[in-house]
Amino acid sequence: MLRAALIGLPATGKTTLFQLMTAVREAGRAAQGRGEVQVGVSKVPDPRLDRLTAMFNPKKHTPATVEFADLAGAGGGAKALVDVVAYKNADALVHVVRAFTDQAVPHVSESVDAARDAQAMEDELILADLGVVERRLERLDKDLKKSKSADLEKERDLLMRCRDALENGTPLRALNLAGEDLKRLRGFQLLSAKPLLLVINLDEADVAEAGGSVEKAAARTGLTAFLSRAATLAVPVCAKIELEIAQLDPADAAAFLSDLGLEQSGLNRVIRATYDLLGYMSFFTVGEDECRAWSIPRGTIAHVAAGEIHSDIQRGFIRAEVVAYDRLIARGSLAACRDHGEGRLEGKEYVVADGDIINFRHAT
Ligand SMILES: Nc1nc2c(ncn2[C@@H]2O[C@H](COP(=O)(O)OP(=O)(O)OP(=O)(O)O)[C@@H](O)[C@H]2O)c(=O)[nH]1
Ligand SMILES: [Mg+2]
Repeated sequence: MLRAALIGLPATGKTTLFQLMTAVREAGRAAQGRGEVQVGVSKVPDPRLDRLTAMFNPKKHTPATVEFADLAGAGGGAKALVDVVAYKNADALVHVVRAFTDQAVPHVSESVDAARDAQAMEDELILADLGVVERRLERLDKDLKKSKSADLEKERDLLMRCRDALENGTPLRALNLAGEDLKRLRGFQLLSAKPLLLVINLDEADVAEAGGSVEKAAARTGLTAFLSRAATLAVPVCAKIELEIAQLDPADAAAFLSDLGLEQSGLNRVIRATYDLLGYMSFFTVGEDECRAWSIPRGTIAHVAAGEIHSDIQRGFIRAEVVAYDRLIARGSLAACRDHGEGRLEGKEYVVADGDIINFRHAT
């Protein structure tokens, strides 16, 4: 399961968004105290699954999911933040930054400045990581004095690169580390290496004016420079409007959104962006019993994708019968796709494409 942690200063709208995204709303159970965590699961909106469901009319349909953890505001400093995020083992950080001006909601810094707060959080993440990296480097130096090890030397080189970046105020996610490097760092839970989604919580008027455009929302809140340099995604929302939308029936909600010039609710955009940010995509299984979206990282091969469904299917893997989503929609049925030679038989090493409809043939 993909896990994202909601972080930010106190009273930026984290819990409001969390409750709306996950429908976890137990009175008094919201994360409030320092270090308290509340966890919930969100369905990843995907219009393709809706169309497949309409086509196959299955008994049930199952979307991909993302788990969100709601953390209490990080006014307590970097240490509190590290403890909580490391505890949750989050794959991504979702920083809810306040850009709404409401006088009734006090701001810890007494003024609303989204760019300042975004940078302050970035600094906290960087500082926390620098501490971890320096401690590890000291230990490594000691160990390397005792005995030479090519592996430890590689680790030291990597950590020195990380330290240089951090000392220059560069978050580790901007280094675009991959493969072996990424594996080496995994155990350290370095916060600035985690993908970051900035949720800009705007005033109602500003969200209407931005109409879902990140560029406009960033310009309005002074975040343009921050977003261009920090290898970060952003989504503008207004948590207050989302609360109102959640109380409408679906038809009214759609009309309300289109009046604001928005195609999708802010909640759906946050969930979707978290999924995309992590480099995940979906393949589908279809049938009369169930239509289902399965989450895999981009670049996953069919053999591994099969294991996502069941280890037996992976073990007994024979072939993957694959139809591209667009072809299925164009032809209207799997049979029609096969008649036109658009049903492919792929082997274990086939790299699954986003939206593939797959039937795994396997020995039992
Ligand atoms: N005007 C306005 N108020 C909002 C908005 N989002 C949240 N609030 C209000 O801000 C207050 C704090 O919201 P929460 O969602 O509890 O904030 P939080 O980030 O979880 O706060 P902590 O858990 O203390 O860190 C509540 O009174 C919300 O109703 C918004 O978009 N506009
Ligand atoms: Mg909260």
